[in-house]
Formats: sequence, structure tokens, C-alpha cells
Amino acid sequence: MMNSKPQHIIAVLILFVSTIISAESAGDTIGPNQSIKDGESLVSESGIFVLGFFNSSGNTNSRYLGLWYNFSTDVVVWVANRRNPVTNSFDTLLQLTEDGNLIISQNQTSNNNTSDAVNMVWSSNSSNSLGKTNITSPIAKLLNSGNLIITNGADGRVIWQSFNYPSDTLLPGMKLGLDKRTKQEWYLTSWKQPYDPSPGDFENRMDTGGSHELYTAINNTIEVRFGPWNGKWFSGVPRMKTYTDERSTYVDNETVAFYLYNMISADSYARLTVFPNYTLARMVWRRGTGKWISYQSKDECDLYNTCGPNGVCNTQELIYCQCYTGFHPKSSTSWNNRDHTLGCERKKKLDCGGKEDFLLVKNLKIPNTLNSTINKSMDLDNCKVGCFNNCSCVAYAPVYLESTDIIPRGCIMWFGDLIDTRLFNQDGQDLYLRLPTSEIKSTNNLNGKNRKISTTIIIAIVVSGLIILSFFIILIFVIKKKKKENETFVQREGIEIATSEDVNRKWKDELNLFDFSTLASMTNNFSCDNKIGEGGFGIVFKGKMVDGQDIAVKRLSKTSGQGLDEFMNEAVLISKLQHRNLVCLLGCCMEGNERILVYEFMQNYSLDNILFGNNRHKLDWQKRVEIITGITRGLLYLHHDSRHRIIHRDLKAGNILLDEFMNPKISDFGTARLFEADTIEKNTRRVIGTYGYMSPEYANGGNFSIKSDVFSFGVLMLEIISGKKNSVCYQNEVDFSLLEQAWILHKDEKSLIFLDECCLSCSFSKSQVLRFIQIGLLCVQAYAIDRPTMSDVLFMLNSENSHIQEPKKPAFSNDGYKDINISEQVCLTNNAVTFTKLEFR
Ligand SMILES: *C1O[C@H](CO)[C@@H](O)[C@H](O)[C@H]1NC(C)=O
Ligand SMILES: *[C@@H]1O[C@H](CO)[C@@H](O)[C@H](O)[C@H]1NC(C)=O
Ligand SMILES: *[C@@H]1O[C@H](CO)[C@@H](O)[C@H](O)[C@H]1NC(C)=O
Ligand SMILES: *[C@@H]1O[C@H](CO)[C@@H](O)[C@H](O)[C@H]1NC(C)=O
Ligand SMILES: *[C@@H]1O[C@H](CO)[C@@H](O)[C@H](O)[C@H]1NC(C)=O
Ligand SMILES: *[C@@H]1O[C@H](CO)[C@@H](O)[C@H](O)[C@H]1NC(C)=O
Ligand SMILES: *[C@@H]1O[C@H](CO)[C@@H](O)[C@H](O)[C@H]1NC(C)=O
Ligand SMILES: *[C@@H]1O[C@H](CO)[C@@H](O)[C@H](O)[C@H]1NC(C)=O
Ligand SMILES: *[C@@H]1O[C@H](CO)[C@@H](O)[C@H](O)[C@H]1NC(C)=O
Ligand SMILES: *[C@@H]1O[C@H](CO)[C@@H](O)[C@H](O)[C@H]1NC(C)=O
Ligand SMILES: *[C@@H]1O[C@H](CO)[C@@H](O)[C@H](O)[C@H]1NC(C)=O
Ligand SMILES: *[C@@H]1O[C@H](CO)[C@@H](O)[C@H](O)[C@H]1NC(C)=O
Repeated sequence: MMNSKPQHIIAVLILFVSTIISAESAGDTIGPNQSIKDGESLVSESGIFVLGFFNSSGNTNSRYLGLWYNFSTDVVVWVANRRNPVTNSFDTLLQLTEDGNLIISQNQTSNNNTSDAVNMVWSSNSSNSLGKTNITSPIAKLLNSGNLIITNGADGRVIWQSFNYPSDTLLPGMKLGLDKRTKQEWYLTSWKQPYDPSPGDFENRMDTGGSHELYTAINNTIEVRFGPWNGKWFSGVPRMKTYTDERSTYVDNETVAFYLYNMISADSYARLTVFPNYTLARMVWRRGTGKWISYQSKDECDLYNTCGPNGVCNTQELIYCQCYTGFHPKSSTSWNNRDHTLGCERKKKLDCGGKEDFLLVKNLKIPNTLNSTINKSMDLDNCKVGCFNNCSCVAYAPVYLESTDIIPRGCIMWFGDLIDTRLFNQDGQDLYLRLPTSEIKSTNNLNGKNRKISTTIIIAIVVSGLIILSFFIILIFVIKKKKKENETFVQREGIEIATSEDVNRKWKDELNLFDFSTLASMTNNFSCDNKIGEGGFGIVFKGKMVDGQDIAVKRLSKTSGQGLDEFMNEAVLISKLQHRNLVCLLGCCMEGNERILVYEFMQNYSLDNILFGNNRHKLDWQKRVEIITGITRGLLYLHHDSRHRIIHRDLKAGNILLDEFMNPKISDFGTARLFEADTIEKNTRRVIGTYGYMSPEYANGGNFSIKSDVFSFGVLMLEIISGKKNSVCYQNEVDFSLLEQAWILHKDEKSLIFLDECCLSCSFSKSQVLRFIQIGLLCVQAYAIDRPTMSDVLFMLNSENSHIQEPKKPAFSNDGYKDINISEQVCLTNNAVTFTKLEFR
């Protein structure tokens, strides 16, 4: 940003001075009748955005109310009174009137009168927006997104927001487009000069006709057209698909048409700014880099109508202007002199006599849609027929692409000249150009050889595809058979326990009882050196039996006066739950207040050590699939197959242990029941669980069911796939939790980005990864009723071909483009520690 021009330096210095003065911060809100003075500022809760007064260029003393970043004070992203600067001011004030208007007022001392005249320089005019509704105790607040909003105290409704009045910068969450009903446009206007905020002549706005494309304009003349939205990006800006750290949304329906973007990464701040030097740039600031990185590019072919009517611009060619097939330059002399403004015309006029057909031209930024008709529901065949039957229709194209599978939908028909077409190497759109059959034949003859070759290739592909397909069918058959065998095995275990109908006494005989002193000697007197873990229920020590077998000894935190019978009942129950994906309870001990459980020892400790540690790469995709499947089987057994329905209540990576072969075993199941039995008062209930894994209904109300375990399982599954911990930030506008990342990427069909990059180097099946992520998302859906059961999950994990339901939005996720949110923000990141809270009802 620093420039050698002295004027700039001065301006930057002045800005710097002004923000030093405005270091006096007045929080992030202004109440009714309250005000902030020139020199004071509002700071958003996160500390990122600052609202205050600043000086414009050095030679005038105009003061503006603006918004800038605290880490980059010379970047002003919004200006309130850019048309009405405060001049000759004394006591400039920003105040919120009782009726909900933010006004900038200026105190002019009059020379000939004692009473001073207060001059209103700018008003948000928000009191008009609610019509005749009463506005009471309004509040103005600077949100973390940089949106300054005024809410009506009576009903909390937002009556005005700065995001609706953009200056030269589009921040994440701001809309660029138009409200079709009110005809209000949200668009960007550059500053007049680098340090003069008054509106310049460079704009970025949305077309009000045609297919509502974005474009930039200089003096109201289109400069660069972005091309229509293709479902993922604007077809004239293919580089948008490389913006992996942001998520673009485009809406075009009966009421609105707008574009907006949100950041996926909390570590970067982005803005889209129109500069007075006719540059539109995407600027990104990554935390820790200390500078803005600019993404801008504009070449000859971006400039509107470079090649004239019916010309096609292609930067790959030496002479970048060409004519459409079947067209030639209108004036070959000027064309040869590199003056392409006249464009091209048809070699043969269309006679509309039926001897015409359509030529497919691929990879285009399709022409301007101003002189065209658009029908979003018509399919391509009807589009062709429609265009063919209308003699003045010269071309047609699908409107937008819905997914990566490129399913073209909708219908655009052009009449008249085709303006501003660009040819790309790839990632462009299709257009069908109407031509006399003779013209198409000649182009086909040219390509005849290629066509034959491509047919052979197609046949080869089809044949090999069939072979591969049949191979897979056989494979699936084998796998299914295996799966059936596994299932019967699980069932048999269930039956075995179910038939052992008997009293506790018999079970007691079956459970190993250890002496406290024996355990103490096995664990070196519970020494710290032997400690291998600590959970919500107690500390785990490694011990060695006399025969050399390693054991894990869990010394439960002191429980008061729990009956021996109750404890034994539960311990025996746990010991009876035997499954190869559950940690095996070898015995227990209770003496005095000591309650100790003895488990088999797991060589590879717990999953979180590996998954979130340095050895993450040891878990390749296949291993992760096995771990996920193992956990599924274990949990399924707890939920459905054992005699007692056991809800784990604290399923998390730390409670998945790995044996020497990295087979997963669930631990700590049933322990919650031990504690449950321990409650002193009947109306005291413990919420046992770990934030980040806890389902909303359990975290909020303490209701738990097998579906809250399914939620935890879903989080765990997404963690295993991504190799990242889930940290929970409720309603935070910047941070995205793991669930939201998964959700957003899934929605955008970029789910592969979610996969742990460690897995990318080994082999994995793309479709399997996508399916697993989708299943994970199904498990973390906000409403328990929507979540699958563990048997559904197991089925879905194994069924490669069957259709899986689309997940609904997970819990704790923002809407994506809701710019106003509940102001309360709760951020909980301590998901490493088990959270136990007592709840009184
Ligand atoms: C005095 O006040 C009158 C009316 O407000 C105004 O027209 C006039 O210009 C003022 N005179 C001076 C010297 O400011
Ligand atoms: C705001 O100011 C007006 C006019 O001075 C006064 O009538 C009103 O009571 C004030 N309201 C509050 C909430 O202070
Ligand atoms: C703003 O500019 C005016 C005139 O150049 C100057 O008097 C004033 O001190 C400046 N204010 C700040 C805060 O720099
Ligand atoms: C901006 O605010 C953040 C959060 O309060 C703070 O950590 C950072 O130091 C601030 N940066 C500057 C340059 O003041
Ligand atoms: C205008 O200035 C006078 C005298 O300095 C002060 O009493 C008054 O409150 C000011 N009014 C406003 C609206 O700032
Ligand atoms: C001074 O202001 C008062 C009230 O605004 C007005 O009635 C009066 O005429 C003014 N005096 C002069 C000399 O302009
Ligand atoms: C508020 O309304 C006034 C009068 O209608 C108008 O002059 C002014 O430009 C409006 N202010 C804004 C910010 O739209
Ligand atoms: C404002 O609220 C009061 C009390 O609720 C009501 O009597 C009055 O009619 C309202 N005025 C308008 C314009 O809605
Ligand atoms: C835009 O229009 C203004 C006034 O009409 C003129 O001064 C300026 O040169 C124009 N800019 C361009 C780039 O044509
Ligand atoms: C159009 O989209 C907006 C934003 O997503 C939505 O609020 C509105 O309900 C939609 N309108 C129609 C008619 O679908
Ligand atoms: C236009 O101005 C911006 C901001 O000063 C700068 O980053 C960009 O490089 C300039 N573009 C050109 C083409 O000069
Ligand atoms: C739109 O197409 C019609 C029909 O060919 C033509 O007469 C008209 O000039 C075209 N308008 C524009 C702005 O190209």
C-alpha cells in the first residue's frame, strides 16, 4: 500500500494519526440519544473492525465517518457520508436519534447569534424504513462482520444496516446485486481518488436485465462482464474456482439476484474492492503475514466487446480476435489493421428454410444476454426446438450448470448479434450456434478424421468400463456375503448374553476381583510414571500382572458411599459386554472408597494420540475406513445387540483405543452408568460428555438417547476423515467448526478438500470418501430424529451403490450468508477435557 507518492504518505500518516486519536474506544454499540465524538470510535467485539472519523486527502479538511481494519488502518472499507463530508467542524458527532436514525451532526458556531446551529450532515434515514411502526430504544451495533446495524428495541428487528449501502468494498457476507421488487441495487463504487472517498466513476454492479450478470463499468459503460453464473463461478472468471478459502453464493430468483461470499478459513480476511485506477481486486490478508495480497487480472479478452459483434476473443491466439465459425470480418481491411470494433458478419445469411442446424461451440464465456430470452426450466431439447422455430433466434445455450457432472439446464436464446464472447482452454460453457447446414458440413469434414478416432476411443472406454463394472459387481457380491457372516456373528453374541438370564450373584462369580494392594504393586503404587491417561472418570495407569500381561488400571475418582451391590452390578454388566470392538474388562476392585476397573492393555493407546499427533500419516485411508467401521460395529453392539441398551454418552477420539494391529476398541462405555448410580439426590443429574462431541439436545437440556451417541459418532467420523479436531464456536461469524466446514464443502461438492491431506498420497476411493463424509454429516444433523441409527450407518458404510440421503444442516452451523446473527457468541474450544457438570432441576 505504501507508495512513493508524497500525497499518499501524507494521507496514510493522517489516517494513522486519526486512528491514534480514536484509540479511545466506546465499545461496539450506541444507544438511543447516545453519541460518539470525532476522535472516538466503535470497535467490533472481535477487535477487527473500527468505526470512526478520518480525514480525506491532505489538502482539504473533510472528515468522513468510515470503517477500517484495526490491523490495517489505511484500508477504509466503508464510508457513511462520502457525498457529505464534515467541513469546518466543531464537535462533530455520530449520534443515534430516538427514532432510530444514525446521524452525523456538526456544530456550527454562528457569528451573529448566540444559539448555535446544529447542522445534520448525514442521516441513515432508517426511521422511514419501518413505515409507521413505532421505534423504541433503538441500538446501533458494529458487528464482527463489519456490518453496522440499527435494531428496533421493541422487536429486535434490523431497521438499517450498512451492508445494504456498500461503498467500494464487498466484505464477506455483503450482497452485490439487486432487489427486484424495490429495484434497490447493491453495488460498489470506487473512490474518486486514492484518498478521496467521494464516489468515482468506476463501479461493480449487477445487470438488471438478461441473466443478471455482474460487470464493472466506467462512466456507466460496461468495462468487463463476468459472464453468467454457472453454478460454481462466473463463467468469465474461471480463476474463481481456485478460491478454495472462500465460498461463493449466488441467488437469482423472483425477488432477488445477488452474489456474496464467505470465508471458510478463520485465518484470513478478504475483500473485493474497486479502485479508482479502474482495477477490481480481490485482496486477502492472512493472519501472520502482515500484508494484503492482491488477486487481480484483466487481459484484452476481458474487456467488453473487444472483438466486436460476433467476434470471439481468445488470448491463446497470436491475434486474439477471431470470428465465429460461418462468419467473416465485416471489413477485412480494418480487421487486418487490428481494428476489430466492427466485428464479424455471416458468410451466408440465414434463410430460415429448414436447411439449418446448430453447431456446438465449447468452452465459452457466452455472449451478453441483454438481447436474449431466458427460461430456466426449459430443457435443452425444447430449447433447440424453440430456437429452431424462431427465425430470428441465432443461438441457444443452457443457462447454468448444476453440478460437477455438468448437467446443463435452462435455455437462453439469442436474437441479433452475439456480443462479447470469449474462448477459454477449459471450464467454459457450451453454445449452440445456428448455421446453414452447408457451413456445418464443411466444419464437420474438417474434423471428420478426429471424429472417427474419438468413436473408437469411446467404444474402447465403454468396453473396458463394462469389464470393470462386472468386476465390481462380483466384488460387491463377495463383500456382501462377508458382511452377512459378520452380522450373524454379532447377533450370536447378543443372543448369548440375552439367554444368560440370571441374578447378579452368578455374575459376581464370573468377575475377577482384585485386591487393592495387588493392584498397587502392579502399577508401582499408582506412580505417575505409570499413568497413561486421564478422563472424566478417573486416571488410567499401566500395570503388569504376575504372568507378564499388561493391563490398564482405571482408578475412578472418589465416589461417595456408593453401594457395593450397585457398583458390582454395573461392573459385571460391563464385563459381560464383549465384542471385539469394545475394550475388555478383566476385573475390578472395591475397597473402602476405592473403585477400580481393570482392562486389557492397548498397545497403541488412544486414537486421538495418533489422529491429532505427528504420526497421523500412519493412518492411511484404508486404516481409517477400518477404524470407522470397527467403531460402528462396537457402538451398534452397545445400542442394539447387547442385552442392555447402553448409551455411551462420551464417545470421542480419546475413548477409542487401538490394539497392536490398530483395531479400534471403544472404552469407557457403561462408566456413565456407574456414576449415574452414584447420585446423591434424585433430582441431581450429571451431564457427562465432551464439548465438540455433544449433541445440541444433550448439551442444552441434558436429554440423551442413542441418537446423541450417533451425533458424537458423526463428529468422530468427520475427525477421522479430516484428521482435525472439532472445536465448537456457536454463532461465530468468522470461525467455522469442523462440522460447518464439512457441510459447506459438501454443499459445494468440494468434499475432497475435507479429506486429511495425509491421505492424499496413498490410495483412496474418491466415491468412498464422499460417501463417508455424507454419512458423517447425516449423523450430526441438528435434529435427533433425522439422524440414522447405528445399524443404518453400518449399512450405509457398506453399501457402495445404494443412494444415500442428503443430509440436512448440521447443528451449530450458520446459514452461510446470514449477515446478522444473534449477538451472543459462545466459544468453546476445550474439547480435550471431559466436561462434567451437575444439573439441578
Ligand atoms: C447571520 O444570520 C443570518 C440568518 O441566520 C445569516 O443569513 C447571516 O449570513 C449571518 N451573518 C453572518 C455574518 O454570519
Ligand atoms: C432523548 O432526547 C430527547 C430530546 O432531548 C428526550 O425527549 C428523550 O427523553 C431522550 N430519550 C432518552 C432515552 O434519553
Ligand atoms: C484533518 O485535516 C485538517 C486540515 O488539514 C487538520 O487541521 C486536522 O488536524 C486533521 N485532523 C487529523 C485528525 O489529522
Ligand atoms: C486487532 O485486534 C485484535 C483483537 O482484539 C488484536 O489481537 C490485535 O492485536 C489488534 N491489532 C492491532 C494492530 O491493533
Ligand atoms: C455545540 O457546541 C456547544 C458549545 O461548544 C455545545 O454546548 C453543544 O452541546 C454543541 N452541540 C452539539 C450538538 O454538539
Ligand atoms: C437568532 O436565532 C433566533 C432563533 O433561532 C432567531 O429568532 C433570531 O432572529 C436570530 N437572530 C439574528 C440576529 O439572526
Ligand atoms: C436521507 O434523506 C434525505 C432527504 O430525503 C436525503 O437528502 C439524503 O440523501 C438521505 N440520506 C441517505 C444516506 O440516503
Ligand atoms: C405506538 O405505540 C403505542 C403504544 O403501543 C400505540 O398506542 C400507538 O398507536 C403506536 N403508534 C403507531 C404510529 O403505531
Ligand atoms: C467519465 O466522465 C467524466 C465526465 O463526464 C469525464 O470527465 C471522464 O473523463 C470520463 N472517464 C472516462 C474514463 O471516460
Ligand atoms: C429468493 O432468495 C432469497 C435469498 O435466498 C430468499 O430469502 C427468498 O425467499 C427467495 N425468494 C423466492 C421467491 O424464492
Ligand atoms: C490500482 O490501485 C490498487 C490500489 O492502490 C493497486 O493495488 C493496483 O495495483 C492498481 N492497479 C493498477 C493496474 O495500477
Ligand atoms: C436485438 O435483436 C433484435 C432482433 O434481431 C435487433 O433488431 C436489435 O437491434 C437487437 N438489439 C440489440 C441492442 O442488439
